[in-house]
Amino acid sequence: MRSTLLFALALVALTATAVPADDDKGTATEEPIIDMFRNSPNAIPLDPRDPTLDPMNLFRDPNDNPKREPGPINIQKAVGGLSFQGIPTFFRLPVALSQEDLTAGKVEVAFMGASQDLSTGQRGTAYGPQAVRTGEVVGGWGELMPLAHPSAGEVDFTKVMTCVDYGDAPIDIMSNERSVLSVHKMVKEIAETGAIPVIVGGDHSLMYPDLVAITDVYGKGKVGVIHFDAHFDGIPLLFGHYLSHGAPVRRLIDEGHVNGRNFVQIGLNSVKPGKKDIAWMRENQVRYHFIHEFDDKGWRAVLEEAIAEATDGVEYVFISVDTDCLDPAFAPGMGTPEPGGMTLRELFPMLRAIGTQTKVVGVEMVEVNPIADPTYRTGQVGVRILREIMTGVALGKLGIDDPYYVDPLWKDHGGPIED
Ligand SMILES: [Mn+2]
Repeated sequence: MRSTLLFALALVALTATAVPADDDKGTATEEPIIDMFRNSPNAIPLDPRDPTLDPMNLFRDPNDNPKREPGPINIQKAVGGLSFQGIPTFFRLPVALSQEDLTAGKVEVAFMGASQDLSTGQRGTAYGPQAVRTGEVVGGWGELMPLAHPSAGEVDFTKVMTCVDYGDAPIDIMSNERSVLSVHKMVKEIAETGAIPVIVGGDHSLMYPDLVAITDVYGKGKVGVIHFDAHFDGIPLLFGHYLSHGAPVRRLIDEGHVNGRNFVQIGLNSVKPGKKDIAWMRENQVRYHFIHEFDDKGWRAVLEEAIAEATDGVEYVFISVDTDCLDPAFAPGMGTPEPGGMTLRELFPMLRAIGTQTKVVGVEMVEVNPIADPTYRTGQVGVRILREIMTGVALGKLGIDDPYYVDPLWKDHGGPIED
């Protein structure tokens, strides 16, 4: 009974906001919208009366909850479980809702979802964050099954660092541009506390708000980027739009957020960049490594060059993984698949090594499109990509400086185990 009453009240409140009481025209416009499009093609008509007009208005008040002390909240019933159990937060981590929660909990890593995907090739990356939350959590989570890593031994990053799920950025499902500010707000909130934001997309247009927020906190030109991608993502414009998943690199470098010489691309494997694009990259000293370098000199050499280039004169590193750097054999659900990409056994140790070797201040993984993959592999690979990066960061925190570290017990068989 009480809930019915609340529901009715909520409905009245919603209706009242959606259509002002003194407005008997509903949402009708003065002129047919087809004429608006024809007469002013550059101004998309929007109705200011719509409460969903601005994604920035869609943030819930983080204090609109039962009264509690600030800090992360563990919302799981059980102390641990298998991957098909539990409320699907990233890695079944506790939840943080506000910057105060992050600070009070001394959070070191905050995962967040951002589901804008309007500029991706095959739409569906909007489902990426949820696919990664529900994807295989490598056997188990929590206290029930402490997780070993096949190279790093019993280093479980969720135990080495305080990690949370910070929720999803509210977005305008019909505009990437109009979704940028809420993504930027959340990434900045995390970065300001000193925690590492880990953004799960969503398409690669996210790289723009992600890195603007990071460089707002750490300084323009102070962050190097190691960018795994089949594409260079530096086209100037697309249908007149400044922002798309093909353009964030151009925006970030042209606006001076990241120096071209600290922008390192690994795995290029597509019709883009062409000659003109490469001319722009060279002019801006962008460091690029096409996929053939993996065969020419091996992935370890590419990795070592990339780390040196990204940290050339700067201290901090942002890792951007567009899953289309991989061969689609490994992850068929992605925005813009490109056959002939790298293997998981190349990507994983590279990611771990970057985590170990550099001061990572932000991570994004984008273009995971579970809708295009009925085999669920892509979500599972997405989980593992994040785990490899964070395992590297955890190893670094534990003082391990070998980029190719393997726990001795996981390497050499034979002989008794010494305590
Ligand atoms: Mn990309």
